[in-house]
Amino acid sequence: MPPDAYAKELDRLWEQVRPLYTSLHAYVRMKLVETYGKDVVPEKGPIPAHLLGNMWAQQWSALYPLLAPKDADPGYDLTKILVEKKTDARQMVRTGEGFFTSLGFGPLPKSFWERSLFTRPRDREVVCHASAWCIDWVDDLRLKMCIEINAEDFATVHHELGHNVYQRAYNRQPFLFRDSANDGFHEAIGDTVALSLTPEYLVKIDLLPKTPPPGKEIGYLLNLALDKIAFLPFGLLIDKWRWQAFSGEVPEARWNQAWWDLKRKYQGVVPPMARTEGDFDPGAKYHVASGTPYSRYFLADVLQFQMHRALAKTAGCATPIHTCSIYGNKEAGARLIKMLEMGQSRPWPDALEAVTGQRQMDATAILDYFAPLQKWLDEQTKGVPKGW
Ligand code: X8Z
Ligand code: ZN
Repeated sequence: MPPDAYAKELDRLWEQVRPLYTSLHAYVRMKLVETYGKDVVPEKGPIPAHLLGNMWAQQWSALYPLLAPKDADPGYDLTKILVEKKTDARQMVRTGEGFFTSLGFGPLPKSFWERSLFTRPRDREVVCHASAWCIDWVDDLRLKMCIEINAEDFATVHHELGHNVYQRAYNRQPFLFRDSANDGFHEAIGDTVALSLTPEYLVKIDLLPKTPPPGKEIGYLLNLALDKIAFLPFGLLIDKWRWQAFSGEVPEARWNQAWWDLKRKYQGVVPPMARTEGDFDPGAKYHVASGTPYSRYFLADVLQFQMHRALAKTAGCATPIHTCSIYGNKEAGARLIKMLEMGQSRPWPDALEAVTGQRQMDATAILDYFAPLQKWLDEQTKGVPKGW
C-alpha cells in the first residue's frame, strides 16, 4: 500500500468510529464538569488532559469509578478480586496461558518460565514497558513485563502472550515471512482474546463467584470503552505527529506545539498548563523515544473487534457480541491458529479473510459491539454539548 493510501485508510477507519468517540467524550466531560466545576472543565471545550487518569490521556478506565452508571454496574472489581485471591505475577501469566491452550495452542515452553521477567527487579533498572520476545525466531519465547496485580495488567498479559503465540505459530515459515500479516495484526491477537475475558469466563475459571444479574451490561461496556474507544484518536495521532516531524512539514521549532494541536484536534484534550518548545511532551511516550511505530495499535483496536465478532460467530455465539467468549472453543481456535501460521507469507487481506471472511479492515464491529452503550450515552447526554 503506498504511504498516502495508508494514511487515507487510517482516516477512513477513524471516520467510522468518530461519532462514538464524540459521544463518550461528551459523557466524560459532563461528569468531569459535575465533579470539578465548569471553571476547571469547559462545558463545550476540550478536556484538561491531566483529569483523565493516565499520564498520556490514552486510556481512561481509571476514571470508571467516577463515571460508573449507578444502576448498571456489573458489581465486581477484577483488581480487587485478584488482590484478595493473592494472585501473583506468575499466576497471572499461567491464567493467560490457560486461555490460549483452551483454544488449542500448545503450552508455553519450559524455557519461557525460566527466562522471562515477570516482576520489577529490586537490584537494577530495567525497561518495564511490557514486551514479548522470540529470541531465536523459533521457540525461545519470553515475556518482559513488571506485572502489577490489577485488571489492566491482567489484560496486558493476554496482549503480550498474543505476540508470543503468533511468533511461535509462524516459526515454520521462511525467515523473511516470520512476522505478522501487517503491524496491526501482531498487536491485535492478544487483545482479541482479551475481549473474551467476560464475567461468564471469569466465573468459569473461579475468579468470580457468580455472573452479574442481567441489565448490568452498560457498566461493563463503559469500562471497556474508556480504554478501547478513548484510545482510538490517541492511537491515530502519534504517527500523524511523527510523519509531520520527520517529513519536515512541521519544523523542529514547533514539534511540541504540533503535538498538542493534534491532541486537541483528535482527542479533544488540552495540556493543564502552558507548554513551550522547551518541553518535549511526545518524548514522554515510550514508543516515541524508542522509535516504535504506533498506528499499529490503532489498527489493532479496529482489528480485534472485527476478529472477535468473526470468531464469536465461528464459536456459535448467538447473543450480543460483547457477551461472547471464545474460551475453550477449538473451532475458533483452529481458525485463528491457521491465520497466525501464515505469518507474513500472504498479503494481509488474505490473512484477514482467513479469520473474518472480509478483505478490508472494518470498524463496524466496534459499533456493533458498543451499540447498547452508544444508545445509553446519547440518552445521558441529551441536551449536553458535543464536540470541542
Ligand atoms: O505498548 C503496548 C504493549 C506492548 S506492544 C504493552 N501497548 C500500547 C501502549 O502501551 O501505549 C498496548 C496498548 C498500546
Ligand atoms: Zn504489543
